[in-house]
Amino acid sequence: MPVLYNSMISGNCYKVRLLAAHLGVELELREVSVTDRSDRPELLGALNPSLRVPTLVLDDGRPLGESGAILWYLGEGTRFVPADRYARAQVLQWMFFEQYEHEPAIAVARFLIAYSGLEREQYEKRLPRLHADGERALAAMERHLEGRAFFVGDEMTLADIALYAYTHCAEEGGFDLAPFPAVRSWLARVAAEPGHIPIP
Ligand SMILES: N[C@@H](CCC(=O)N[C@@H](CS)C(=O)NCC(=O)O)C(=O)O
Repeated sequence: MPVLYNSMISGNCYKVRLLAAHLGVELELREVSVTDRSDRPELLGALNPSLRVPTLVLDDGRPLGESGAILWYLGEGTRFVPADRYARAQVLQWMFFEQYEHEPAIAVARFLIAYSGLEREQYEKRLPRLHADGERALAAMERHLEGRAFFVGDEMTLADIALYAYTHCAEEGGFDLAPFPAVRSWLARVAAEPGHIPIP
């Protein structure tokens, strides 16, 4: 069974657990702290040069880092990756968007506020920029989702899984989703898909 170096509070790890649940792929979870990083070199040094989770280790021992790469590895050949070349590129468009425009703002604000254990005055100065960047990403999602059920085509793809992970818990990062009704409807649609699991 593949091993997932995992954190239950990490949205990046949740993406992998969510896809695995939809696909019926069993994973052995090894929990890694995202606040105490002192054991990262011993745990992950030989597996992932960035020393981050998620890191997946395949049955044959080959390791794979980066949530998007792991989603692609598990998802290729399944209903979560379209057959059409252009649609596949659109899935990647939204996965790259998630990593550059969305996660660095929304996930970081959420981590600082809800999980870092830091006093607010230690990170408060960073919040206006993170909130402005995150709101810009949410506005882009809102524009795209108006009149659409999912990010690419009519079915859920890896793009939805990648973007769902930190959007559904954005309020923990101080984001108000009220101005984004299409995003909220899409969140409900993703959560209603058979096989869905919470973060938890
Ligand atoms: N781009 C990476 C980001 C991974 C990442 O930031 N992982 C966090 C947990 S969500 C982590 O390991 N944080 C602790 C650290 O940076 O040492 C991905 O998508 O997998």
